Amino acid sequence: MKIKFILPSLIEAGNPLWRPIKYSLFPPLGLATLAGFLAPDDEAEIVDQHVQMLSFDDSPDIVAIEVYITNAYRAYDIADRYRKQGAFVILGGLHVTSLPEEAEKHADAVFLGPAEESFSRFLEDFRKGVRRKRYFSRERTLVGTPNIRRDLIDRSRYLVPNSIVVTRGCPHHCGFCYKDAFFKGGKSFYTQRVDDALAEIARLPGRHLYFLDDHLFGHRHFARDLFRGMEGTGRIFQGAATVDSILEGNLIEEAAKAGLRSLFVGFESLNPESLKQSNKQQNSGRDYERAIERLHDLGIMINGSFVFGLDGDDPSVFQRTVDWAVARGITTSTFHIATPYPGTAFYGEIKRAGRLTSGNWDHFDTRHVTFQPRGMTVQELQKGYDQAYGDFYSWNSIVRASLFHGSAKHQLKHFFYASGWKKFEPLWNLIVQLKRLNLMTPLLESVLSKTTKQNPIVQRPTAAHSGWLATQNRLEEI
Ligand code: B12
Repeated sequence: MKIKFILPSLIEAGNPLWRPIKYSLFPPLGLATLAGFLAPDDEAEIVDQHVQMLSFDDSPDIVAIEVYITNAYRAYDIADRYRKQGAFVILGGLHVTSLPEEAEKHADAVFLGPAEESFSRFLEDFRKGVRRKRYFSRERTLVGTPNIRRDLIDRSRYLVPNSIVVTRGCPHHCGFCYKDAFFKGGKSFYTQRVDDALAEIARLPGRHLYFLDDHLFGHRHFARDLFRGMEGTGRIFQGAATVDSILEGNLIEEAAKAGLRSLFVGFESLNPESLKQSNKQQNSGRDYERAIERLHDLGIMINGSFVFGLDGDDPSVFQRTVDWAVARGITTSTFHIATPYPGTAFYGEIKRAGRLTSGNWDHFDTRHVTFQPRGMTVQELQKGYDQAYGDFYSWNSIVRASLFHGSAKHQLKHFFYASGWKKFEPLWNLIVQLKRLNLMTPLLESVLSKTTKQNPIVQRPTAAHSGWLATQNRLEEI
């Protein structure tokens, strides 16, 4: 049996609007996970449109497409085309789970929720000739799942090929997050076995890892054992965690010893009213300053995530947030315009109040305003968001934020990361483009491989998730 897995991109590689640095970050781990369930004699291919051109010049038996909100229209077009060509098309992922009726029009079968168990059930059905329209994830566990098929991923196409997810979901229930909608009807937070996670880490080459887990510290015992298992292995890594988990006990020290060098922290809002509206209990009343100081003292860089446009926000929120982040020495910041994803509590609230202003999923990318904010106009929100990025990444702010927090080494790293992220984006983009087109001269290759220790590619994630410039290995040596 021949199966083609596709991750459609919002903008296709080759389009002038395609942002190399953003779209070449991480390989499609979800699809590679599913491919692990195939039989040894099945033929599988993963095409990630973020980094590859998609050709329709083939005739797979099954086409499996991952649908996020922002790639939904493109996913549906691809699905329609392959169905016309006679393939059995299945759609799954976050957006399909939120809006199965919409997705169903373009698919032979849709999958709701995480698919480790339902996909293997589907394969069994398919081989027996049984056809069902919907699969819902019944059992939620990562125990006993096959190895993720990293062999189907062309590592050279990615800036951060060593991305890894060792948990699913999160223990919290923030109103704007995709999580509760996606994991509805079952467990919404579970982990791999520590031994399995360590074995997967051991299979990854190089030194640097990027954990994409929503909350790496979410299960404290799991996280502690994972960090203890990683200690002494020489790995350095990035991950995400909440303010309360940084403050509690000594998990953060354990993580630092294991190699944690930068952390994505969802501060989201400085406004208690907005935190309350978002059910962000893990932040409410927490001492942000103490969490930040703790990270500085351990030499861990901070990527702060902030959401603008929640009901407690007025036009002063942008400047206040930027000033606060600069004064506290936040290394990089990721700003989002509050976005009501279908299926979330936030979406329900906005829809019921008649405040939704857009139904164009392309715009649900946290960079466009898609609803009527309460404390400001749509224009103020859009402009304030753009301004916040400009202000936070001005040279003045970068220098001020770098100084006086943590050791001299920490300050130096901060300066390089923050400036490297925004100030040199055109250069990184050029490098990715040259790499993609195989035009990178041997000279440039050799310069880059000197700046990164193990991996000849400069590794760097996105502003949308965490804005790190990972000339990290090099910086580690300073
Ligand atoms: C890595 C990542 C990216 C990477 C690349 C995506 C990739 N290569 O997979 C990059 C940097 C490109 C990216 C970009 C963006 N991202 Co992003 N990203 C993520 C992140 C952090 C991890 C994804 C992941 O690997 N998950 C782990 C794997 C194992 O799970 P999975 O992919 O969901 O797959 C499982 C199931 O969904 C299911 N499944 C998935 N597909 C299919 C298909 C079939 C046929 C079947 C049967 C099952 C199935 O099976 C898998 C195993 O259970 C998620 C957050 C998250 N935790 O999911 C955000 C997330 C998906 N991103 C999000 C957003 C908003 C964006 C951007 C719009 C950001 C921006 N402002 O530009 C862009 C647009 C990308 C696009 N294509 O449209 C949102 C999506 C919201 C939504 N409702 O769709 C998320 C949830 C972040 C968030 N907290 O809001 N992203």
